[in-house]
Amino acid sequence: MERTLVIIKPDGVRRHLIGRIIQRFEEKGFAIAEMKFATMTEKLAKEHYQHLSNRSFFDDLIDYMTSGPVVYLVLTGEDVIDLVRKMVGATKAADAVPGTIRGDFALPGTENIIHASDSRDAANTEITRFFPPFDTKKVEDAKK
Ligand code: IDP
Repeated sequence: MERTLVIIKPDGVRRHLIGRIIQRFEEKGFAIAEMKFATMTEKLAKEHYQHLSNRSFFDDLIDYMTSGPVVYLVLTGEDVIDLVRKMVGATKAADAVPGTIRGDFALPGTENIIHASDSRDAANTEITRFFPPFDTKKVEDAKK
């Protein structure tokens, strides 16, 4: 079954949209495989957005993403990567059509409520980044 990573960004949490966003994915029929509430570290934010590191808004983007807790979700289902991207809507508020999450909730600017993986490779990388496999060796080493 295909998997994707969704992040309800700090503005989505601050605006009390967690429930409504998760409800859309549940109503669509996707399953929640993992879920976590935590503040993103600067290190992980920089890694996640490394493809934008030369852009003028990069520092603002890192400040925004680390400004408060986020909700990480792993969703599963058929075609979940493409379908969730469609439900999320375009990056820029002006292009995000009503009916999409960004189209319904986001105004212009860096803050746009939600992230979703845009390809199978990105989904695998992002799921491992934010839900690292439990390292039993580290636990064993710590006991020594
Ligand atoms: P995506 O989030 O739709 O996949 P990306 O191009 O990967 O789009 O951009 C990552 C995030 O960086 C966006 O969701 C948004 O928060 C921010 N961002 C992207 N482009 C701009 C811009 O032109 N100005 C300000 N912020 C931007």
